[in-house]
Amino acid sequence: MADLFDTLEENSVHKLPFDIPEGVGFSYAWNQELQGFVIEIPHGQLFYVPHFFSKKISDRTVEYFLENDRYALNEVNWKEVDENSFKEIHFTNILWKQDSIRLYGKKIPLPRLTSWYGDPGKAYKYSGILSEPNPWNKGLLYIKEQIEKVANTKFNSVLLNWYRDGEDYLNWHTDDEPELGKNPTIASVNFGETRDFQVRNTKDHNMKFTVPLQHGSLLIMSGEMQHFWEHAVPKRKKILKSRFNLTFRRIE
Ligand SMILES: O=C(O)CCC(=O)C(=O)O
Repeated sequence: MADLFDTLEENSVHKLPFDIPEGVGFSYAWNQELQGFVIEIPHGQLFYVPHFFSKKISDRTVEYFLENDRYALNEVNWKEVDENSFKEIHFTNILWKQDSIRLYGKKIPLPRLTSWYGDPGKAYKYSGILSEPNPWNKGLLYIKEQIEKVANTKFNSVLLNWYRDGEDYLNWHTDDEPELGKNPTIASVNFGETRDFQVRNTKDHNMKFTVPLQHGSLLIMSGEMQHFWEHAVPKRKKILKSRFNLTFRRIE
């Protein structure tokens, strides 16, 4: 029978592989059944599974995302493919896009590639861009179904981010768009290079921590988190290869 001391023992065996601030409202516990860490922070909760997908599935997923009619996967430096050549590539499984934002009348390409999939009609606005979803494919549905088993949520859309190398990044933001509902559950899965996912308190920027999101990992954000904490993926210049992040969401 499980009791308080079992939990303590589990925690000493399963130490969280990154630091979270110490103090009131911060704690974590290992969930043996789901093989992940439940992390409590003030006004938010995270669930982190370091090895959610096996290496075999994760390696195959990277290939699946990149399969195309032009370039052999290991021979191309994606950063050297200019915007016009990129448009000519037919990716077999994912419709990657180079989106841009307009700033003071100038067109600025986003520092990553993106793609949006979901149920029909679940249009979503990110970085000021309104995007109609592409219809689900088999690979994304497989990932979604695996995640739904632990997230207790039925997701109806996913945003894919492709960070071609460590120069690609994502600025500080919260996922608090009204169409996500009041306290959204957002499940993030990661394939390819490990990148730092930084989290900081919206009011006190010194209250922060970093989750290194590795190949095959899952991070679920829930509770009031999107109102009190923002997140970012900063540049990491030494990283030369791609990382893919998928955030599954539920558009109301
Ligand atoms: O790449 C990541 O880990 C974060 C993605 C994210 O925050 C977003 O797409 O809103």
